[in-house]
Amino acid sequence: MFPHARFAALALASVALVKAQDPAAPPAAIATFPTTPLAEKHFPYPSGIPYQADTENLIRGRQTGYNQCNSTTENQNSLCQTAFVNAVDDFCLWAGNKPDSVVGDTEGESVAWCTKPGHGTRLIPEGAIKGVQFIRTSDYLQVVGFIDQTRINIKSGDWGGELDPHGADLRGNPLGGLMYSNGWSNGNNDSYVQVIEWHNFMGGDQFCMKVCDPSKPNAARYCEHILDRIGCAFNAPHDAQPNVFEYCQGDNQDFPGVYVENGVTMTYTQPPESLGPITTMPYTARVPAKSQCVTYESANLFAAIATVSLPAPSGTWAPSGSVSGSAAAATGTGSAAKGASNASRSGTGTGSTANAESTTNDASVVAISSFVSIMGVAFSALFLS
Ligand SMILES: *[C@@H]1O[C@H](CO)[C@@H](O)[C@H](O)[C@H]1NC(C)=O
Ligand SMILES: *[C@@H]1O[C@H](CO)[C@@H](O)[C@H](O)[C@H]1NC(C)=O
Ligand SMILES: CC(=O)N[C@H]1CO[C@H](CO)[C@@H](O)[C@@H]1O
Repeated sequence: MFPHARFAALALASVALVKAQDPAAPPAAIATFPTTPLAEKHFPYPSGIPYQADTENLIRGRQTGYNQCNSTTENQNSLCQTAFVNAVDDFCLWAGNKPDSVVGDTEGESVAWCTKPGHGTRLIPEGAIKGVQFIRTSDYLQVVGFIDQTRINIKSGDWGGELDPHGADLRGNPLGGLMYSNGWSNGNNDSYVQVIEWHNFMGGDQFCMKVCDPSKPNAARYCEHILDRIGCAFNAPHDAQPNVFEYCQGDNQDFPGVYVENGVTMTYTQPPESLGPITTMPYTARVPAKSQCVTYESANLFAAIATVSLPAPSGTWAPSGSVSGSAAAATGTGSAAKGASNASRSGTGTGSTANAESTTNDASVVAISSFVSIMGVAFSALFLS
């Protein structure tokens, strides 16, 4: 949502103008904010789902797709904007409705791409997901993974951005996008609750999606939506690895942006884009403990999408950011090099964090490791540019 920072300033200015006028006069400008913010709209699933959650035509236009999704809308051109995070084999991501979409330019119109049929959405093509970690904690479900993003219409090399139900104009990204889960229904897979607070970072051939249990008091804090330039490593700290498919129980994270330094609890404030790239972070987010992990073969996990065929890209796929905290274990692979060339292209990469202990003595690779460890799941070349 960060590209809207400038937009928000403009939009707020126009609202101020409107307010200054005679209250009886019709508004001179198209309004920015909806009557009700998306995050305050509640619809039971499936009976209460409207055709569109957002029916207004405001500065950002209208909702692109729809929320009533069914067998008719379940195809690879679907504009379904109702998503689910249920289980390690059953979740959706937000991605492009057209090939080569750049997340920051198309987030408002992104559509749901799911691992399982039955949700009325597009399906993530077989083999696109290259590793996934699904964690259940007392307060949220989190799914982090590696993906060939071109196969869900995200442009190759796009470092992406954040999607969440807020956005500068409170209409959400995607605009009107709704989220549901059966993950808190004690095994009754037909019983869904609406997820009010969630965040999803897409880009750099990686993703993280966290949905916060709406019955818990800190849902808005675990699913914080304002740290949109610092990616998964700080918003959804994890130890997911490429080619590993696992489901675990986990302890809760610290709230995104909150950390402890010398026994003092600190809160990070993300600087405005006008101050330029974020090149250093004052902390490394703590990766919480996990337990009772179950690992899977990807073919078994995603058997349901084995029939979805979209052309696989040519050439060898490698995640473009690769590996977070434990970067030392991923000794100088081609994937790290890929992330790094982009990092240096945008003039970033510093060595201020703990995990720069690369086992190689190649200076360029050391720089790479530093960069990767700062950004963790490294959605950051764009955030930094
Ligand atoms: C299926 O969803 C589409 C799009 O929301 C809607 O127009 C259509 O009426 C729905 N069909 C049924 C049978 O519910
Ligand atoms: C509910 O979903 C989970 C996760 O996909 C699955 O393991 C389980 O078998 C399902 N339960 C039933 C009763 O279908
Ligand atoms: C080496 C490498 O992966 N470079 C990529 C950096 O990002 C641009 C897009 O911003 C790609 O076109 C390059 O291939």
